[in-house]
Amino acid sequence: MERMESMEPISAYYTTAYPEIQPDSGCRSGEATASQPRTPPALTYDEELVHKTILVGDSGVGKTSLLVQFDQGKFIPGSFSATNKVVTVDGVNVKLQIWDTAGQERFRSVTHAYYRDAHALFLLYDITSKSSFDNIRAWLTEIHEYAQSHVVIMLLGNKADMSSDRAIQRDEGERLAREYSVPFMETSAKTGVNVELAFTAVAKELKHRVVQHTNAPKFQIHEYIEAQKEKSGCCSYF
Ligand SMILES: Nc1nc2c(ncn2[C@@H]2O[C@H](COP(=O)(O)OP(=O)(O)O)[C@@H](O)[C@H]2O)c(=O)[nH]1
Ligand SMILES: [Mg+2]
Repeated sequence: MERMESMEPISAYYTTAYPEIQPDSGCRSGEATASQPRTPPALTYDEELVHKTILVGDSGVGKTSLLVQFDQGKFIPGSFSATNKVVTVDGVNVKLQIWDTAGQERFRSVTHAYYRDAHALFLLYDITSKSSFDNIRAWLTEIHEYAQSHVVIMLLGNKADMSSDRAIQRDEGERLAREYSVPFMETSAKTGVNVELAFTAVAKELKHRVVQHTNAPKFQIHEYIEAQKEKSGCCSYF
């Protein structure tokens, strides 16, 4: 708890507005009236739920850039702290409260309370930095120690646009992800490749974990990612 001060700059930038990714689809909170009932979602999902999502990984891997790219569709170097986003999946709005971890990029520096109430975690390494990849195991050990057991984890190999400086092959990332049974993809905060897909896939997984239908087939995040990657042809140049 003594490290809580280091989180304050993050909450200082916290916004309460929920910019929508797909404003024309799904239901919007607060719009329902007696004469204009909301279209019931296909599955019963409480759209007021807010899923705390955090970005972790070594300093310089691109956490802040990834968050800015997802939030604003732009690559802006600089600082950024937290944002709220609504991701529309399967006709329902899933609210993500996404936190950056500026200044907490060494092991044991992220407060345990911060992990504990996270619903989703993006763990990033930089494909041009072997040390950031080697540190992923230590990050995963820490996450498994302090995060909730059902936290959604996604491993991201960022800076995929820097193929000439690549130090970690894609199959190395895939192998590590398989070993820890976490979904994986390569992203570029610079070009935007796979950034939206990463957040959408996690939002879908979060939604499916809340709405458990006994007869419905379980959502398979790995299969979803693979199908979407193929569709967009996004990764052929990796
Ligand atoms: N080429 C390239 N550079 C990136 C990418 N993501 C981040 N960077 C650069 O890497 C450096 C560190 O990024 P930053 O977002 O501050 O990393 P953080 O410390 O993890 O938050 C900055 O110079 C960014 O411009 C990316 O996907 N591609
Ligand atoms: Mg940062």
